[in-house]
Amino acid sequence: MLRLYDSLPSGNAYKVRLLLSQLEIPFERVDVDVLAGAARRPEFLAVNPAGKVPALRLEDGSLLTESNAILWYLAHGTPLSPRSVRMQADVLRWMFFEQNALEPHLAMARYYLTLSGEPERHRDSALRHQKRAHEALRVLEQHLVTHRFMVAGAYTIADIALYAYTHVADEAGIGLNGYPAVQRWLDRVALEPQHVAIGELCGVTVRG
Ligand SMILES: N[C@@H](CCC(=O)N[C@@H](CS)C(=O)NCC(=O)O)C(=O)O
Repeated sequence: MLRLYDSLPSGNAYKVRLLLSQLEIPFERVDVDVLAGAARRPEFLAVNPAGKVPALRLEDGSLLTESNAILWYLAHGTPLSPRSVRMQADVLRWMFFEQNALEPHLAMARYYLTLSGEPERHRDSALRHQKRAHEALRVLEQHLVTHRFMVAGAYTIADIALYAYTHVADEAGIGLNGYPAVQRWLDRVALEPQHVAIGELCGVTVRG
């Protein structure tokens, strides 16, 4: 069975839980308490030397890391990954955009303002990341004004990748009132079958 090294507050790990749930793939999950530093301990570094979740142990014993690579692998051949190479390239485009322009800023502002428990201490850094996150959100808004989903009018792993941190923008101190098309898209994504919430447990939790 697939084994996911997971963390409930992590948006990157959430992408994988959401997709596994939507594809109805059974999996074991090992909880890695990233906020307590567990991802940097020798036990976990022996699993993933990069010290990051998500990491997915495949049936053949190999390990796959990087949330969007995991989405790509799991969705291959399913309706959540388009068949045409041109559209696949668009899926990749948005997944790279997510990792380059959106996630680094939304995730860090969220960490500083909500997860760290010390928002005052990190206020300046959070502000810098919020500014960059707004730039990425403006790009999303512009796209979603004329598109129901990110690629080809259908729900794909590009939507999952971008949804993970965008839907918790409030935890990064960012309101989405200025982004009505993004808000409508978030609602559409949440209505997809077998959707699970970010903090919702799924899979069978086992000890690492
Ligand atoms: N690019 C990676 C980022 C993974 C990542 O940053 N994971 C964070 C949680 S969201 C983590 O494990 N942090 C633990 C640490 O740095 O100690 C991906 O998309 O999977």
